[in-house]
Amino acid sequence: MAPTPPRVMGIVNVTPDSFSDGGRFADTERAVEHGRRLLAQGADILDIGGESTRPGATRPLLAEELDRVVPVIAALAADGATVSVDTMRAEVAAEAVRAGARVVNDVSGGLADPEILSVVAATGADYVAMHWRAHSERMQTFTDYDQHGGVVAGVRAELADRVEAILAAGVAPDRLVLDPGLGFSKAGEQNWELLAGLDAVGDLGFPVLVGASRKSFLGLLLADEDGTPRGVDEREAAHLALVTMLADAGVWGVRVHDVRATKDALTAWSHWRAWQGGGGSVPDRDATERGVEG
Ligand code: PMM
Repeated sequence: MAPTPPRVMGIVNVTPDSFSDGGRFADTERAVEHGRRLLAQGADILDIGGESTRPGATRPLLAEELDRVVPVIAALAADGATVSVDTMRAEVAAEAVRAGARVVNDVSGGLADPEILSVVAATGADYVAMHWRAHSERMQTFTDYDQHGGVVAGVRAELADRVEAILAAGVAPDRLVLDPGLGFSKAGEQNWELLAGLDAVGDLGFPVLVGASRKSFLGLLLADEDGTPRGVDEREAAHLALVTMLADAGVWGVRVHDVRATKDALTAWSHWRAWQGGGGSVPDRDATERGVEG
């Protein structure tokens, strides 16, 4: 029997294309098309987001965010996809669940808009709480973890605080997933330190989701001799190596851009592990196609 690989959460960012003058319809249509492609490639969850959280990014208005994500969620949920909404706003989470989302992925873990926790509790949605310290405009000025004795202990302690608040708001413990928040208030090597110490997050007793895809710590790792970081589109091989190590570490899920490559890497990982376990067999497709509840 092959071991269970992590769930693959495919990223669908519905953020404006500055080269496009086609208006919202074109963006919606393109995003839905992209989501369908990721679903066909085997994504277990589609994560729809309307706010860019890249370092330095400014926030969209509430109405803009709703406009971006709700029609895309409605279309993909109607297709039967397990849809997650990547938002920090209670109103967006509520509308997204109404449109068919079953997971609320909040990069702020309820810190940006504490009302989101009541929405999650009332709707019974699954909730991904990521480690976060500040909005993207300023987040890289909060990378000091000395008060906790380092990034691993700091992320663990701050996530533990969030767990307390999330459960106190009425979110069911079996609905909660934690995420260490790679790249969010973490500088270069702190991301590796956190990955190496991931057990400390797992020890909090909840499933763990990790998003490493295309992030700048991979660009820095692969930098040229002159220190120029490797471009965003040329980080996938390093990311896939990380994905297989995360599978070994037993993470619940990985949040990725390239679903097909990730599924291929995890298929090879499962097959290798199945042979090590005493009998090769075709990968356990049922296990890889489970929804978020499985
Ligand atoms: N990273 C980004 C956005 N949303 N959600 C979770 N749970 N974990 C992450 O690491 C995460 C996230 C930023 O990455 P992107 O701009 O490539 O989507």
